[in-house]
Amino acid sequence: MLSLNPSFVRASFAIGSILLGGALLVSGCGGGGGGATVPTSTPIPTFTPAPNATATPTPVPGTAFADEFNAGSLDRTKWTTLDNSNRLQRTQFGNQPDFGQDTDGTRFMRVKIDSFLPDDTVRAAGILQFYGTELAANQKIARGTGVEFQARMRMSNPERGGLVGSFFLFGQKGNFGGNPPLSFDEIDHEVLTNGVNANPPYTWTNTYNDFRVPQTGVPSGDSYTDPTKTIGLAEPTTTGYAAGNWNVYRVVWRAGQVQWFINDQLIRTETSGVVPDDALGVRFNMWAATAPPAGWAAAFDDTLKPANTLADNKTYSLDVDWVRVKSLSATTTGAVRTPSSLQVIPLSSAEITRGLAGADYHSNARR
Ligand SMILES: [Ca+2]
Ligand SMILES: [Ca+2]
Repeated sequence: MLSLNPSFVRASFAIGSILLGGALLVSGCGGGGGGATVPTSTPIPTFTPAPNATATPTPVPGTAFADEFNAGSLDRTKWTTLDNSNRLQRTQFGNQPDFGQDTDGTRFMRVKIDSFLPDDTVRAAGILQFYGTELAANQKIARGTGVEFQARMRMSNPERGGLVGSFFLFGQKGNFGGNPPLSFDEIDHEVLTNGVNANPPYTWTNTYNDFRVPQTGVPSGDSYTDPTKTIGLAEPTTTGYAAGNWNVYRVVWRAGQVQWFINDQLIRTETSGVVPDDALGVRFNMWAATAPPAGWAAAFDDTLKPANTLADNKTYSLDVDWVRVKSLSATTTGAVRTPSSLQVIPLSSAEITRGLAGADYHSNARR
């Protein structure tokens, strides 16, 4: 999801998507929500704040990273949240997750976007309009012979167009404006509420390898139009999929291949040069896109309006029941390597911002 100016990426890949994915993106590009019939979601049960947990989950063999989100608060030894110096299109980050419990006992993390942006000065400027959340795991994992990432998630308001809830994997090399220059490796599962309400419905998958963001000035056009660096596709949703229900989103990452699954149904296999080869860490976020042409047409909905007062605030969320990351053996799907073979790499502080902060970026993004 996460290029600095995704409109260039998306626009470029719209053509490829149509070729590769039939007419899917044609409906997805409308960006206006749409009135297609979609599976009915089970209403989210009464939300109650989660009490502090006492039990510690038993680690599964081969687990490289996991969080059951049962503790009632964010484990800061595992996660860092982006602060309000970070932004993506019309979303300012800095919001913090809540924790809840369903009536059936399911405890989860609630990754929020608020329609009221609390900073008076920023809100008055009108460019940033929503207050979103992004959190990053404090460690990355080298691919080795393979890694499986999965998360169980639901959207609180799938009927509300214009929202993007993402479970993605991200790693960064270099520095903004430096040598070597900043580049990303990334794999995304993105739930666009525009997409799940389109006909036919879709979710978005994306993958990047050594994606170079523009180092100076306006987008320089290198990676944004380079299909050897990234390919984003609107993928048809799986049988029985409803974004407001709990669904398991999975990525299987091996040398030269990425596969995306929803509820154990394979939705995409990518074997081109866009498959990452650098270490990746887990991230979640919730954000809203800017209008095209500066923003991302597929994700934007003009009827999603910011609130002018706190009293009018609306909160939308991506709920996450758990995330589990497992190391895979070279040959057998589902088998695990010994823990001693895991390569775990701490996240640098510069990497946390994902290139979404900094004076140069801010000035560019205000175009
Ligand atoms: Ca790479
Ligand atoms: Ca849980």
